[in-house]
Amino acid sequence: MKIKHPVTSSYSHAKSVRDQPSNKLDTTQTFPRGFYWGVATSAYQIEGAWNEDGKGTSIWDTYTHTPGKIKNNDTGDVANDHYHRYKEDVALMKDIGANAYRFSIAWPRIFPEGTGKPNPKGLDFYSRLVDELKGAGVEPFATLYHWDLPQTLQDKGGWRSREIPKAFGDYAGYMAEKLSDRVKHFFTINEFHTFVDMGYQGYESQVGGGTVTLEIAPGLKLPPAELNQIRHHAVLAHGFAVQAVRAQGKKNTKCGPAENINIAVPLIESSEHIKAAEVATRETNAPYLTVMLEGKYTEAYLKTTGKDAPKFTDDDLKIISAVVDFVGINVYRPSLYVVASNAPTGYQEVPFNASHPKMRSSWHVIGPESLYWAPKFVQSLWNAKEIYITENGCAADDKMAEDSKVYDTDRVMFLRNYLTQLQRATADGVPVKGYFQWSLMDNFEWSAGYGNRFGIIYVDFKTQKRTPKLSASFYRETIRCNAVA
Ligand code: PNW
Repeated sequence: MKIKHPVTSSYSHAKSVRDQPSNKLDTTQTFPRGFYWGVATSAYQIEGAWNEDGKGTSIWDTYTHTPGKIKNNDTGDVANDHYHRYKEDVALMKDIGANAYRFSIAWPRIFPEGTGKPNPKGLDFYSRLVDELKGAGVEPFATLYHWDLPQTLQDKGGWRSREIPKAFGDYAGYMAEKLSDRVKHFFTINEFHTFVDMGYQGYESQVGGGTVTLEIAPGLKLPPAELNQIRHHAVLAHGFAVQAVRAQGKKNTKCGPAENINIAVPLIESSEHIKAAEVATRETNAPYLTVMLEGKYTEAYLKTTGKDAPKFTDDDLKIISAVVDFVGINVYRPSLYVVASNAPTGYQEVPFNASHPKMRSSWHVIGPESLYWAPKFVQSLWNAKEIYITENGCAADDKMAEDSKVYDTDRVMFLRNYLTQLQRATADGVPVKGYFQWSLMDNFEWSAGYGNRFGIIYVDFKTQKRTPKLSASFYRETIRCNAVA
């Protein structure tokens, strides 16, 4: 059934949602029944225990231990000490009312050398975490790769090597075999676009008033042909992983990507501009989601890359496009604003104005409507049957006030506006099944170190004390109402 988008003021919205008995919620204003309200983190950003219990070294250990790479030379050696405090962190999720948690598994904890002999203590940590989550009524969603490649594999060429996709498939199958009695959802790779472009090229992003260049481990600057081949290996690895999870997981184990989709947002919501934005979304994701979900590289991509196009076989394309159960997308900002144009592409990119509002991160231009258009286009372009918002959130200048509370008013503003757009998508019938707030708590924000706080829970990194922020109260109320609070 198609649900009509409501035309109501936010006042009547808030009032009607609260005043309805819970079994009679107004479905034009609430999220779908059974919606997963989650929080998200990743292994390197929170676990710490970088060399405990037989864990192998990852490229992030190497990178952060290289002076000058990270702001303040911060490292993830201890991070949030989640490896030892996971029970407290699960209790915090439960307290917020989250019914889902997206975490990542550190590949070098499981296979310290990348391949070969598994490390039982590494597996045991995730097994205990999953048990704790199930006990708290929080559904576990596991990401298999959130950027912490075993260093031994980097030494063999990293993602330049065609051996990595196969090794990743083996590791993915192993995890599915060991955890799928309790974990029903696996994400293959987090943000193909980000980890390849920032890790192997240095990614330039236009943000209004200039561009920012972003770099992450291993911090290489490779020429276009090598970069395109790495992109190809990344999606190939995803395909191997989907096949392996299917083959080795228990029945009903679901699998899909978690991509930082390039989102083209129409500046004007009329059919010609919407069409232009849809075309732009397909083309700007050509080496990632588009090839995974269509099984071919677009003509425009092969033409523009020319002699630098990746080398691939028909079999590769079949593996890359292994059927997924859902599409996960991370949504932070519009990647580009577009209007329709007579150019051969059919669209024109419009630069962000210099005064376009931003959040704390250098790249974070604000555009709540991106959380409407991203899932909308994933459905219209690729007919996705299940969509997860695997990350959404923002960094802010959070300080603890004298009353020991954290008043992150801007994050509440950010979340209210973005979630309103997500509700609009679900009201249109877009099959969004869940939303994961990035992040459960402040953590190691890659090159920005601990300075960029993304959590709805404040962390004092000296004492490891966790303090829920105002946004945690906002999120709890949103979850309770299954509607924007
Ligand atoms: C994601 N951009 O990274 C990652 O998945 C998280 O690990 C990270 O902490 C979070 O978002 C916040 O940064 C991104 O330039 C990095 O648009 C860059 C961008 C988006 C997401």
